[in-house]
Amino acid sequence: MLITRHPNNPILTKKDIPYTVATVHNAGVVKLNDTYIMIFRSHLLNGRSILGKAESEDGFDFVADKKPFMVPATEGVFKEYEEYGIEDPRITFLNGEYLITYSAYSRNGVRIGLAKTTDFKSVQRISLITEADYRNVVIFPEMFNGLYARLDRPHSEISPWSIWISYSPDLIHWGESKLIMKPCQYHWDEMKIGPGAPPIKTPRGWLNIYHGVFPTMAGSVYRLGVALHDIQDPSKIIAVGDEWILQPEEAFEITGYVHNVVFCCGAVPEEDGSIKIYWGGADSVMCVGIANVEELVDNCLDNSRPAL
Ligand code: BMA
Repeated sequence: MLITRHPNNPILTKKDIPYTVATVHNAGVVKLNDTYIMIFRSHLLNGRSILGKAESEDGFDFVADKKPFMVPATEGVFKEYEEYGIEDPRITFLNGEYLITYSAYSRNGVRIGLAKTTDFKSVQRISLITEADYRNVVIFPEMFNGLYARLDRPHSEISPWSIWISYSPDLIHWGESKLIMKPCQYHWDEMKIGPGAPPIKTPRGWLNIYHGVFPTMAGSVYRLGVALHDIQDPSKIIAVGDEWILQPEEAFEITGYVHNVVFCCGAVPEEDGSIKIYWGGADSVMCVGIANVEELVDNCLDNSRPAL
């Protein structure tokens, strides 16, 4: 078992939220000084999503703010593209700021918004950084040759949904896009893959905790896996763990708003070599587990499947 589930899972549910929501899931989590900040997604009772915030001293016991953190924009270009809700936040700390990417849904499709904050008290929208049909954008916490880098997952009918990399000089204009990792046929991640938590720096490479989807007669199953990217050139994938590291097993991961889902948007590495991995269970509740970073890296290298 690479991930040990916390005994208090689910650690945050709709009952813990002071305003009315149907779900609490798919949260980005970071540490600000010594406090864990969780930005989570909640469905409202109209089926559209907003983002809430919760804080914790230990990374397990979270208290939610009285009010939502971000709701769909009411003015400007963001209003047009967030009409149907905002979802699945990921947070990266870079150059003194917390960058938050999120899916923006509207009648025009789904694209990715970028916002930033330094204190999680106020938040500023920066730009919409993709066109329609992108999800799962994670920004690396370092720059490469003066460029920001991100992993993302465009929609595709021809090639299966795969992980791409893109670069930017200013976080607004992105390019040099390249496909770097594909689903593996008749495998747990054969239908779709997508980046999960923003990549974690380790001595042997960038650890990418990603999700993979397998179609069954009873619907899709979402699981988590790991891949390792080269430290200097993150477009090079060194290894992809052949086996999943987490699958829906608890009752609240198997049954919920969407059955059979574990979906990760954030993980917090600790100084002792452990890592707290956060995931949404069945699109309904928030869960956490502990793993060891080096063991996850070993898992990639010891039994690797091809990236492409
Ligand atoms: C994906 C996203 C996630 C969700 C998952 C399972 O496509 O919409 O937000 O957790 O499906 O429903």
